[in-house]
Amino acid sequence: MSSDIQAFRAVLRESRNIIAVAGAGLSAASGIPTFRGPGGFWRTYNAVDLATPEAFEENPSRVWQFYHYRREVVKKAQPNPAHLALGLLSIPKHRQLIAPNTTFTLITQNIDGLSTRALHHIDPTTESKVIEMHGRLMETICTACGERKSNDDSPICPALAGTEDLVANRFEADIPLEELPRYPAPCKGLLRPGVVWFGEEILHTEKIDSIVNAADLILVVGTSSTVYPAAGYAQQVSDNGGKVAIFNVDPPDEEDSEESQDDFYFMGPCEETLPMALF
Ligand code: BJW
Repeated sequence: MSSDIQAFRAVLRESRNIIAVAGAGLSAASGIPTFRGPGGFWRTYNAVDLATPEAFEENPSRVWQFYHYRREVVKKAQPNPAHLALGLLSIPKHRQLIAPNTTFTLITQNIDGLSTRALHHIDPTTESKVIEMHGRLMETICTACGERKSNDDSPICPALAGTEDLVANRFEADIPLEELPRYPAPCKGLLRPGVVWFGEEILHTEKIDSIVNAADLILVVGTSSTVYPAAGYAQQVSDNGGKVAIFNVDPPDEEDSEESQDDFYFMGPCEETLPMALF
């Protein structure tokens, strides 16, 4: 695997359909903890274990406190240079400076909305969009009627107020079901976060399939590539004859570095490596 920036830029220029698949590492520099590795815990729970339909069914109060905490973190967070670099690549007039005659689509597993905010920060009038395959933290789904809605209330309901302060509230609150977020009357159903949990179908499946199949270059940014289907996109692009460029703070697996000699690996924080490699 190469980390030659000039060679990577030549591949960018020769590509036609570029995509990026992003994970939690993209938002790490914005102060948002990743799922696996340091920071992957909330109170004493493993974050991955709380992101399941089973955890919500068993203890909706705990799962809502976890998501309320994350909503409060995200509200204070700002897009970092890696979000902005991908934002510039998403907007045609900026992209054409480094990759003329290309398409670009960012597919993110992140639910924090920071990539969309970066786009609007760069150009409030842009029509470019990010595919948020695991949903959005600032959306809810009614468990009774299935309605998905934007909701960025802070707090999302009075009973959750202050529970995000893990120091002041050392002990987890046990919030009764009727005090958790509810859909307005007449439905009044219990709301759940508008995100995709394990075993649930990801959003925009068909659109993503066709974009991944047409791609001849994929940037894999800040993801452990452990969760499918996103974890399979790089292999899919490579099987179709495309190139792969990985941006991760961790070193590559030995297996990967031996196998893919045509590909790129930029080791380091993506908020530094991505702007450097792209612009
Ligand atoms: C940095 C950095 C810096 C840090 N710079 N880098 C095929 C094979 C086996 C299993 C399956 C399969 N297909 C499906 C499955 C089952 C399952 C799955 O994948 N299980 C695996 C554990 C094996 N997948 C699913 O269930 C998916 N659904 C599905 O496929 O449905 C099929 C279906 C079809 C039709 C009808 C019904 C069903 C759904 C997956 C949903 C995942 N949900 C979560 C929670 C979302 C909500 C929330 O955020 O709370 O998504 S789990 C969690 O993991 C979250 C993340 O998006 C996802 C991926 O994690 P990510 O982003 O990679 O984070 P980390 O922490 O793992 O990694 C961070 C990386 O960044 C690290 O590498 C660091 O080194 C790096 N880093 N700082 C650069 N500054």
